[in-house]
Amino acid sequence: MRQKLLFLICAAAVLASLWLVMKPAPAVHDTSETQAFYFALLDGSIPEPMVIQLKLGDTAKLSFVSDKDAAVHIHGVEMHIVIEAGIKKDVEFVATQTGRFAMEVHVSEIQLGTIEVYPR
Ligand SMILES: [Cu+2]
Repeated sequence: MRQKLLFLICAAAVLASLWLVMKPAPAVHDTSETQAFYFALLDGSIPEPMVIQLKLGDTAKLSFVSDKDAAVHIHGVEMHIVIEAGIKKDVEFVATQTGRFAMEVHVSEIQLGTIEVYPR
C-alpha cells in the first residue's frame, strides 16, 4: 500500500514537472495593420473626399503629391503636412485614439476626407 502511494506521488510529480516544462506559451499576436493611402491634389483639391477607416493601433501611411504648394492638416492626430509642388510627401501615424478626424487643406479649407478610428 505504501509503495503504491509513493508511486502515485512520484508519477504526479513527474507529470506536474512535465506540464510545467512543456505547457504552451500564451498566444500573443499583434493584429494591427498598416494601410497606405495616396492623395493627388490638383489645384488644392481631390475629386472626392476620402474616408480612411482604421482600428486603434493601426498605422496609416499617407502619400501626397500636388501641383501647387499646399498645407494639409489632420485634426485629432494634429499633423500639419507641408507639401511642395511636384515633390512627393510621405507621412505616417499610428491611430492612438478613436473618433472621426477631418483632413483639410488649409487656407482653402477644402476637405480631403475623414479619418475614422474604431476600437479594436
Ligand atoms: Cu485644420
